[in-house]
Amino acid sequence: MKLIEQHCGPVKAGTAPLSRNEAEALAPQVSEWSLSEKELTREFRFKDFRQAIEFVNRVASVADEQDHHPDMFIFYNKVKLTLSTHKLGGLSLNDFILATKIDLAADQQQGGKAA
Ligand code: H2B
Repeated sequence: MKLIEQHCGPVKAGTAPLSRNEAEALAPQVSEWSLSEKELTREFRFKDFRQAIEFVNRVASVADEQDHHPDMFIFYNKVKLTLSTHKLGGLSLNDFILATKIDLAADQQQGGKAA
């Protein structure tokens, strides 16, 4: 089942984060994101500050709907997001699912043109 079709699920404390191999197997579905040992990172660039804030609010809605939240950094018209599962101190499937939904939100805002 594609990541975009899934919903973030509850994470039990003590669960092991994804292994490198597990993370790399999922990475092609979030190819715009940089994968490190503990997080996914992507930077989005917008026309101006207002568009960047609109995106931040879209992401906030998606995150609350999924009950899984990114760390967000705003630099005028750029928004940098990092995804990791705080409860595990590393990556879980939720991070990859959320990344696909954030990409969709960016595309919707940009009118179908990827950010
Ligand atoms: N977001 C992220 N990135 N990691 C978490 O462990 C996490 C979350 N836990 N959003 C969720 C909220 C948890 O605190 C609530 C109670 O479900």
